[in-house]
Amino acid sequence: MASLGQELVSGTAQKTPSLPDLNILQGAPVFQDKLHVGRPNIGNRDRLIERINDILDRKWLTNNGPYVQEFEQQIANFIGVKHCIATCNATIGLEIAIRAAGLKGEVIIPSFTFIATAHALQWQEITPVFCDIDPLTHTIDPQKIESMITPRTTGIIGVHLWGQACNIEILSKIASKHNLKLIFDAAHAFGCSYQGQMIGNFGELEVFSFHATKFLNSFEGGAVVTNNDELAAKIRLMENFGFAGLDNAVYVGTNGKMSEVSAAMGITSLESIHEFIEVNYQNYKSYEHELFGLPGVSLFKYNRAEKNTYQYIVLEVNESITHITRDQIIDILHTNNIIARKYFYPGCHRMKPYNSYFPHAGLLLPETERLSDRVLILPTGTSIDKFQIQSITKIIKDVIAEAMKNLPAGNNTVDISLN
Ligand code: T4K
Repeated sequence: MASLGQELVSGTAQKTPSLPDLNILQGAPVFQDKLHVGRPNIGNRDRLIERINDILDRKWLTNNGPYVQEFEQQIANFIGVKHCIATCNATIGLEIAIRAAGLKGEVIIPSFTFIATAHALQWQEITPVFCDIDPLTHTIDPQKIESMITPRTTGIIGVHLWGQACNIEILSKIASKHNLKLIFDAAHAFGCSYQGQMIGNFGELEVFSFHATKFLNSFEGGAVVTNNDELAAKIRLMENFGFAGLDNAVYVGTNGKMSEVSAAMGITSLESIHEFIEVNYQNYKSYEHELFGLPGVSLFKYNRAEKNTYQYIVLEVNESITHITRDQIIDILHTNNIIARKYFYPGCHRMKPYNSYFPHAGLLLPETERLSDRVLILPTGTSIDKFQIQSITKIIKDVIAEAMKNLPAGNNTVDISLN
């Protein structure tokens, strides 16, 4: 990341104050140790260690071991889906899922997602076609999809960003009208629901992530879930080199297997999910309370009629009101050891691999570009408490108050050059 100085000298924003003038930058960092977004939720350590000892005693470390089978069963039961195939991570899970569902040619996805959604396609030489998002839900905008369908389009991948479900009903109608496969990147959405039914039951299949930073973690891990027997059988073969039995590969496959130690962590995490949700919910409410009424800053609203895990604290900064940019606020948070993130800046279409293929994609993605330039993600989870949230939000409030105070009367435009 550019230093504060560099960013200001080369910055293009016109309505922001000079950071060195902000008193908030003086003094020692508010936090001595770094506060991270995505700190893992850790369940009961003793139970985890017991399970790891079991694994070592059994000397069965991977390849569809007993803990993987138990984890798969528990996930399937929890969301009420027929099949769960655990994988080593969600990216490989997506790659396998895309292949198993028969996607080829072009596939429509949102650009406002983690780069893995696009990579899982491009890795297999399938072109991701970037669609804009709905500014309220941050998920793919169904109204914009039909104009992106070409004779090469074979599918749509919706991403349930922040655990907020896509508009599945409309997406399903569009997919069936155009004979397209619909699958979901549900990396953020384990434990969340859509119209009262658990995510994991929609489209041809859905893919969860159990990465360390996710609500439920298995160190690294993921799962493909589906109610389709044929697809499930294919995915199970594909994730294990296509082996149908000893020395008998019947399919082209890869190595997407989850290890026993990951499954042990996953099972242990599952035992604590209600506690994790409660902590996240209380943290969310604290942020909501502390930020209430702050000009130019809005907190992403979860749909309270659904099940949510509140795993992401997503702010949108409107710099025309705050008079300080999102990036400047992040820099100040970082100097105070609060490692806020800009997920998913700058949007996949503006990242090098895709920008070079589609240099003008942004013309069709105004909401993606607007949001990715404004979004700011703050720490939550079991490592954060309400007093830390008060300190984090106090910095944000002070910095905005200071930025607004520093504006010359009647003039919104301040030169941000350091000279
Ligand atoms: N689809 C979507 C929509 C996704 O968001 C993701 C992953 C995927 C697909 C693919 O899922 P996986 O293949 O990963 O299962 C992180 C995660 O690595 C990634 O899993 C996640 N999304 C993405 C949103 O965030 P980075 O590049 O931001 O990771 P990093 O190393 O900066 O870590 C994030 C923060 O978490 C840091 O501030 C520190 C903290 N952290 C991280 C780890 C690994 C810890 O405190 N402890 C840890 O062990 O991608």
